[in-house]
Order: sequence, then structure tokens, then C-alpha cells
Amino acid sequence: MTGPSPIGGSRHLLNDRDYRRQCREVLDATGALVLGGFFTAEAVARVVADSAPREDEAYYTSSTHNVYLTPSDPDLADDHPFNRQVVSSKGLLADDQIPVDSPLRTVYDDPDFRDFLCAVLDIDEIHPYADELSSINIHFASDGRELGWHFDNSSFAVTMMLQAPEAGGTFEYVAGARDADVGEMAYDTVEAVLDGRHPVETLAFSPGDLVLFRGRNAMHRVTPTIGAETRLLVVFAFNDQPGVALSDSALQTFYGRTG
Ligand SMILES: O=C(O)CCC(=O)C(=O)O
Ligand SMILES: [Fe+2]
Repeated sequence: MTGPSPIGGSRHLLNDRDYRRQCREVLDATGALVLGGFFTAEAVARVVADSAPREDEAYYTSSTHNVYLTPSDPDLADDHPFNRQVVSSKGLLADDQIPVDSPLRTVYDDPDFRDFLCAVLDIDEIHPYADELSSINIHFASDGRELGWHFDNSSFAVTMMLQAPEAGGTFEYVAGARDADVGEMAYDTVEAVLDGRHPVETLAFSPGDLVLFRGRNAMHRVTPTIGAETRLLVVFAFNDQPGVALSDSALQTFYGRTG
């Protein structure tokens, strides 16, 4: 892209050691970090103008899933926390549907941005997905659509709100619900959250805000959008190893196609 950087006032802070340390401390302490006004209003407006009219090209999965995003275990009861099903009805545009000159790519490819993410996430390397679909996605949740309770497969998520709904579309989470690295499943917590018996936190963010989130250990969801304004959100997906691609079956599940 030519023209001004889509990264706003925090551009000069990306390389600042103290700023990186502060960001890392917040992420480590709370499992989430919101950088307000990261993307310029102009860049947000451009991406909304590019993507909002293409809502009907988005892919919608109509299936339910468990909180762990895995197939059910037939040896466990249907109402076991491992098998309890939730609904996700949002749609998405895959990486290959995003214009080559989108400001989203400028940010995704920016070396300073990637160095910043490595420092804050405490990883040595950061790489795009090796498949054609996964790296940058735009999520659409129109009136009544939602993302059900789940743990992410990846250890971290980087998102940015593009367009907030009038109501609903709230990001709710239970920070540190489990330690996935030691194999915790947190069945009691999962059951209590699904039954509405467990307190949950909400993360407030607005268009242009960048969100870093440790979604493999935090159970989270997005409540149904209410009203005519569709919730639009970008997911920037990375790996800490080169050459990682989703399997064909995972691509089929998330995108309805493999390429
Ligand atoms: O829409 C959001 O804010 C969160 C998205 C999310 O949790 C996911 O894509 O796994
Ligand atoms: Fe998630």
C-alpha cells in the first residue's frame, strides 16, 4: 500500500523497550491486552468500505461445536463438559478474499509490528500460515449471530475491531481457566460457565483497537449481535514456527474449502 501508515499514534512506541515491557506485563497478568487507537480511523474506514459490502461472500458454518473445538467423545455422556455443544454462527472472509493492497496486509507484514508481537508474547519467531486461507480473516456477525464459548487452538490471538454493533457482540472471558500446556481440561469450570454459574469478565474494545489475547487458556465467547449494524472484526493469525498450515479437514471445517 502507498500512503500513510495504517498504524496510528502507537507506531513510534512499537520499538520502545519500556512500552513493550509494560504491554507484556499486562498480557501476562490478565491474559489480554487492548491497545486503543492502534489502527488509524482512515485505515479502519478503508477496510470497512472494502469488506462490509462483501458480507454475502462470507462463509458461515452452521454446525455446533464443543468448547475444545474437537469432535465429541462417544464414550462420554452428551451432557459431559467435553461433549456439551455450543453454537457459532458468525461468517468470515478468508485471507485469499482480502485485497492485496489492503492496509491489513501492510500491518500484518510490518517487521516492527512482528518484532513487537514477539517481544510482548515472549516468542522467538513469528510466521504467517503456510496455507492460503488462515493468515488474515475478517469475521462478520450480523443481528443474532454469535461465537460460542471455546478455547482457541493457538496459544495467542491478535484481533482488531473494525465495526462495533449497536448492542451485544460483547467479548466475554474467564482468564486462565486452564493451563493447556499441562493438559488441563477444567471440566468443572467449563460446566459452571456453560450453566451461567461462573463469573465472567468482559473486554471492551472499539474500532481501531488492537487486542492480544491468550485464548488457549482463557475460555471466551462473543455474545449475539443485536441490531442492524454488523460486528466486523479482523483476526491476524500467526505461528511461532515457519511452514505451519491447517490440515485439509480443518480448512474444510473453518472455510468450507481447502484452497
Ligand atoms: O470476535 C472476537 O472478538 C474473538 C474471536 C475469537 O475468539 C476467535 O476467532 O477464536
Ligand atoms: Fe477464540
